[in-house]
Amino acid sequence: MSELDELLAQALSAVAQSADEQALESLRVHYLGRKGLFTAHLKKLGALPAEQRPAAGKSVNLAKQRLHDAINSRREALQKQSLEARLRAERIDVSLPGRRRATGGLHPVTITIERITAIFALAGYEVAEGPEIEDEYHNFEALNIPANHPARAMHDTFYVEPGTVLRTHTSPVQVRVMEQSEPPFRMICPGRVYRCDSDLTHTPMFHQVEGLLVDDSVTMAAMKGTIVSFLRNFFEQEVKVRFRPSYFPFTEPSAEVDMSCVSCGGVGCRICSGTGWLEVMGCGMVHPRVLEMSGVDPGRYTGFAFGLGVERLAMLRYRVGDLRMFFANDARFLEQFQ
Ligand code: 2NL
Repeated sequence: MSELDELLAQALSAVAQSADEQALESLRVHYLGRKGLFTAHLKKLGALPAEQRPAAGKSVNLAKQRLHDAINSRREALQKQSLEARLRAERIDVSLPGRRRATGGLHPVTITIERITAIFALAGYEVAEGPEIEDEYHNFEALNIPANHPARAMHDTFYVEPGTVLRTHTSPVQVRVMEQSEPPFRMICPGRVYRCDSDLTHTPMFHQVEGLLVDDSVTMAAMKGTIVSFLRNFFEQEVKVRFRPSYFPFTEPSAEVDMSCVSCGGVGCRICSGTGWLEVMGCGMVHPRVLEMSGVDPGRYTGFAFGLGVERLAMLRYRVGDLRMFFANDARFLEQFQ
């Protein structure tokens, strides 16, 4: 019996000192398994006199039961310990802010086109779009720019194949609308245009917005009023505007539009080269030959048209000093327009 007590004491002490569930399981097999020490002990009972066997068997079973209980409670304690350690290690602070997902935004050129078309939409203009690859007829002939006319060279045209060009302005879109429908017309044509020209202030592709209004009795005064209102609305300032005589083959008379400098208010600064004025667009009364070629009766209808460079207007409105910023796709620049 003292041998049994000793075995139990040794087993209980080993259980109490077991470091993890695996070690504990090995102990269980070692002591209580089919080939374990207590089983071996039970087998020895056969050697005892018959009258001693029940009491001895009872003692062995009692010892096994105590060890069994000790193992179970040790297992629970170890499980609790390892769960707590895991919870401590894998703790998540749900009050931390989430990782921000970067949001996209519109390109400043797109924002500017939308701003321009929204202003003209208030005056009843509809947006019209057309192909970037054009035939020479719609890009030049129909706009009163005949072959060998210096204006063709002036446009620095990219030829796709003989007779086919990358449009040098969005005017051909307006020509196509005039060909396909009847006056009155009030349209605004934004889009990419291409010129074989590249330096600090010119890119081979840039964006243009052209406007066209054709109706009964359209006057130059109406054109001036429209352009002045547009510029004051676009820049949100009471800018001064002047119209300087100029020349375009597709308008007569033609004018360059100058606006008081948004940077110095007209005093003179680096932005306006000290003049106080900024060139912002070109305009004119649609040449009667242009109307006629597109099937509009110049005896009945008159119209005005204008054209502007989107990047230039965006640079002035957002005070961007370098045209190349619009094409570099630097997120640090683009993010500022969200
Ligand atoms: C400029 C000048 C201009 C037009 C564009 C136009 C279109 C048709 C008929 C007549 Cl269909 N004219 N467009 C007229 C005057 C000036 O643009 O400096 N653009 C950047």
